[in-house]
Amino acid sequence: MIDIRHTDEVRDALHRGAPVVALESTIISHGMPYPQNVETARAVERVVRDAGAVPATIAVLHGVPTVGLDDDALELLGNDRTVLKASVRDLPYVIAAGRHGATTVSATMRLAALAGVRVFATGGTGGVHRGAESTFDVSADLTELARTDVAVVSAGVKSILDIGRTLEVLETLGVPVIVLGARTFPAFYSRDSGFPAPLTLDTPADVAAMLRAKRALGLACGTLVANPIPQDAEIPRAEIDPIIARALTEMDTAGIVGKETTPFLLKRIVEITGGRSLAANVALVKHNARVAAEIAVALAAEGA
Ligand code: PSU
Ligand code: MN
Repeated sequence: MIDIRHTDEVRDALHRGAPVVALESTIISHGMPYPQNVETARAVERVVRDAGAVPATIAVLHGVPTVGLDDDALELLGNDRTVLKASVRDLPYVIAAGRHGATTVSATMRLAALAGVRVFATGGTGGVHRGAESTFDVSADLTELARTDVAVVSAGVKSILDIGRTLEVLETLGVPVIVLGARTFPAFYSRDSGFPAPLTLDTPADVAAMLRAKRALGLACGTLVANPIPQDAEIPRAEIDPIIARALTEMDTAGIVGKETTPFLLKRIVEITGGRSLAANVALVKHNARVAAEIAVALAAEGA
């Protein structure tokens, strides 16, 4: 099996069965501007600790899959332009070539599972892109959710994506989709996408119980836990949707495709909103980190 480097703290926590929360690194390298990306990465780790769990930010550094990053590594990921956006299919290359890779949700899930980490907090997951009926652009995050047993806490799916089709694909793949405390599926910047929640649970302990039942059934897939953005950080759909539409038009005009699309759209939306979308993004990631830590604590208490 591939060698994975852990910090002593993460190795010790895993050994003791103590709660650990995985965190991704594409959001640092390709999802937010410097230096807010590094500040957010540190703040999110603090949130996980304050909730009683050990944070394990995941990346590939000099070709080594690394679970738990020190401050220098966070700084490198936030500020080094040679860091590749590494989806699960890129991992073999990044490792063999000795490169730095910022792991997407799919790659982070895979490395978390290999390391024995079961709960993972991110901002938003990838999904079916708008226009996918002609581009075929569907994030590998969805196929990874179908095959890797990690619970991913996100603020739902951004409406840069086709939310309805994303939910349909998750249903086809047999991935449980739980919305925490709401009857509608959240849309990242906005609390309500207009699509009904496939399932609703009210507390992190309820989610832990559901994860336990899933494991007992032998279901090998992941779980998507959608956690609506806090009310005071929300950008209502009526405000954000025209901005997203503008960014999508600019993307088409610029001919941007493939793995560049999500980073391009996130950056343009931050520019057009004058930083408001970035503040929303930071708030929702911290919120997801807290909920993920609470789920991990509940799972550890059950001995799952
Ligand atoms: N959504 C966000 N911020 C992000 C991403 C998604 O709000 O940084 C990143 C995640 O790492 C996710 C990846 O896994 O984008 C999806 O990329 P793609 O659409 O190319 O699969
Ligand atoms: Mn894609």
